[in-house]
Amino acid sequence: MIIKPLACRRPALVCALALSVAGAAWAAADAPTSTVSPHTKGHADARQARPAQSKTAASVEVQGAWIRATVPGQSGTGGFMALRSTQGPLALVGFSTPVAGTAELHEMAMQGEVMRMRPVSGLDLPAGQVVELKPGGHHLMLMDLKKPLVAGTSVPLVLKLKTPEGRTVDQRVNVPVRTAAPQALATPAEAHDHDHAH
Ligand SMILES: [Cu+2]
Repeated sequence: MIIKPLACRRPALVCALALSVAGAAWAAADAPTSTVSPHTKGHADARQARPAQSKTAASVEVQGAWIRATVPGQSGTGGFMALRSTQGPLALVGFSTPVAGTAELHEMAMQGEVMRMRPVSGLDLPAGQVVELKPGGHHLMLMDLKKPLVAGTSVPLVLKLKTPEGRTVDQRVNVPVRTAAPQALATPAEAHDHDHAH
């Protein structure tokens, strides 16, 4: 498979770095599983999402959120999370963060033999369904970073959500910076669907 982010309107390097595990994630995405991924509700994710959830009016549940740490000289990176709209259908229509000059919603998809990425205007969040933003798929693109993003720190984001009536709702999420996906996201084989703590 050729990974070639031609459609990204930023230099290819930016997107390529953000998606450096795209190959692995894509292989998982090819598996004949449903689009709802219960494994995103693993223990580690629940722990990480808690600070974000406590601040919101429960418009969407955020699980397993992470932003990929940058290496020196890197000006852009990706953000990933699983979202579940709890009260009704919503759409994610964008996000903002003080650490990036430009923040876009991106998608990746195979076009023939080539994986391309491009900005999208929105992502539907059907009521009760888990929608994953992940390497190799939809992701948050943070560009023109104002400082390096170091693993172990966290980044405040505001997710822009839209109701079917066209009302916009902001949801704040504090997203940890990591060098790799949380374990529960990285190992779908151990997927299970529960929230309780052991
Ligand atoms: Cu991108």
